[in-house]
Amino acid sequence: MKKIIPLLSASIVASPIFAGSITEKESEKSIDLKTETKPNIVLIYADDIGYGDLSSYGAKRVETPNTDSLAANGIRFTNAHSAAATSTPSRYGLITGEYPWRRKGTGVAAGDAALIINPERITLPKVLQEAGYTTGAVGKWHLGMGNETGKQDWNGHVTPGPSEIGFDYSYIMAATGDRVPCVFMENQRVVNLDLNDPISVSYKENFEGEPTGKDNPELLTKLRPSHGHDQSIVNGISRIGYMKGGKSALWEDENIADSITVHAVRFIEKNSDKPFFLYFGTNDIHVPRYPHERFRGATEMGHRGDAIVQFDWSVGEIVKALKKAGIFENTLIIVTSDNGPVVDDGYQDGAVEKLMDHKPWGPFRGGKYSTFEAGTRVPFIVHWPERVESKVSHALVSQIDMTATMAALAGLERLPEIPEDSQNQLSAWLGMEPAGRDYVIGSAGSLTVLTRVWKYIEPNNGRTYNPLTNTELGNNPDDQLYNMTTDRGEYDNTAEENPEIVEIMKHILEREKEKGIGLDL
Ligand code: NG6
Ligand code: CA
Repeated sequence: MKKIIPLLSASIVASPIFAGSITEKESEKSIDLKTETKPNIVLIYADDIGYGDLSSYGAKRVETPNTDSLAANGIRFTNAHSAAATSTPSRYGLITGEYPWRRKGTGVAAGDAALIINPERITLPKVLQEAGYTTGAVGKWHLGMGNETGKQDWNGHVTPGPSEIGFDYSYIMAATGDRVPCVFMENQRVVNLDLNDPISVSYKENFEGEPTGKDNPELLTKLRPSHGHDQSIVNGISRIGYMKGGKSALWEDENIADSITVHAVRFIEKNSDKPFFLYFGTNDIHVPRYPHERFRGATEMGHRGDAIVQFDWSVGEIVKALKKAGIFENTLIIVTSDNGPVVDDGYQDGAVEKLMDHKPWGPFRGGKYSTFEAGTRVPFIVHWPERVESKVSHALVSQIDMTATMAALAGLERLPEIPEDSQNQLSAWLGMEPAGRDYVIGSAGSLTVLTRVWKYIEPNNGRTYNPLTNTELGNNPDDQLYNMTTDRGEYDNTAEENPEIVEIMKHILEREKEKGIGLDL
């Protein structure tokens, strides 16, 4: 606010655009945390779980009791945002504290992409290491590995990776469930690899004699693609990209949740006597959705619904482990998602046919890939029995603030290297301050400015609809301005009636762009 006010006329500051606004000083107000109470931090980062996918957020066709219990006993946020509407840029923003649109190369990463975070820069895990935390990353990574795209030797130590950007321990899937290589990596080495059967990966061409989903559909015993995903076949499911070898190391999709959850639990058990930070990126509910047998049929919605139940099971296992170690009370758990929901994301898994009246996007328009609200408005739950009282918060919060906010939580003075994009919003995140941010910039093709009342989407000539994923993308060659406090939300473009607000929003965006856009990594 401090920096905006001189640029705006008094009448506009008084207008509802910044309704309920607070001063920067207040929002950055430090919270007195004694070192001995330094909490453990567990971030449960779901993949593609939408605002309406959890029963605590209104879902009726699926029960998520473990997550709901965290929501009921902690803070359930209703206006929380990922940095982007897909995985890689959201994760980049979360871990660096810098808006992904400021950097080239932060779009959805291939499975053989080089590490997209410069090891020189400050990151969320490095901040926490500095504060004395042991840090671990378990589950989906999708931030690239190695120095050069396509040049990794998957049979050796792949570096740089999680350890170079601040994780003491890692047990990860290099990219996503639908991208090769389909193996787990522990501390940057493929787990269970037989060096007599080395792994080769290519995103350019197939390896001679290897079957693909396109040419050998008869080998697709578990899932068939609906669009894309017709290259190498692993575990009866075809993927994006080509791989060869590594048979003993290949994952089975039905066991991914078990495998990563077990490693997350082990990390908790091993580190329970000192402060730790666990980044737990679930594979659920990204495609290919192929939950373990014991979850199949848990809902009437097929694999997508059952994957939500499997996700909730993982949450429950983490909670159990924390309780068993006697550290549940002093652990801050955050549950959120990397982007909004998608129903058909490229496999024929029955999600479309069995959706019924379930609304993964909640009351919002759009979904994954969209600049409309459901692209980035995600569940966000903060649970910390020692410090946080049960409530619902309507504060505007963003994952971009994770780095600065966790630095404050860990008792560090604001480090100058933390990007300005990342604000210390600790008071809002702990439910002590009701407003949160003044605005947040979103990115999914077009940039957006969201305040607590208005949402502005900058003009964009991109297509308006993706028929394959059935997503309204939110692109429009005209200015779009929506009043998010009305029921009509993103269905009523009010830009023409509110030229002065459009001007302010454009001004905010210009000012943000001046700080850097499209820079090299
Ligand atoms: C898309 C994939 C989609 C998903 C997405 C990334 C196709 C046709 N679609 O390109 O399936 O993998 O990328 O999702 O290949 S994310 O949640 O990791 O960003
Ligand atoms: Ca995702």
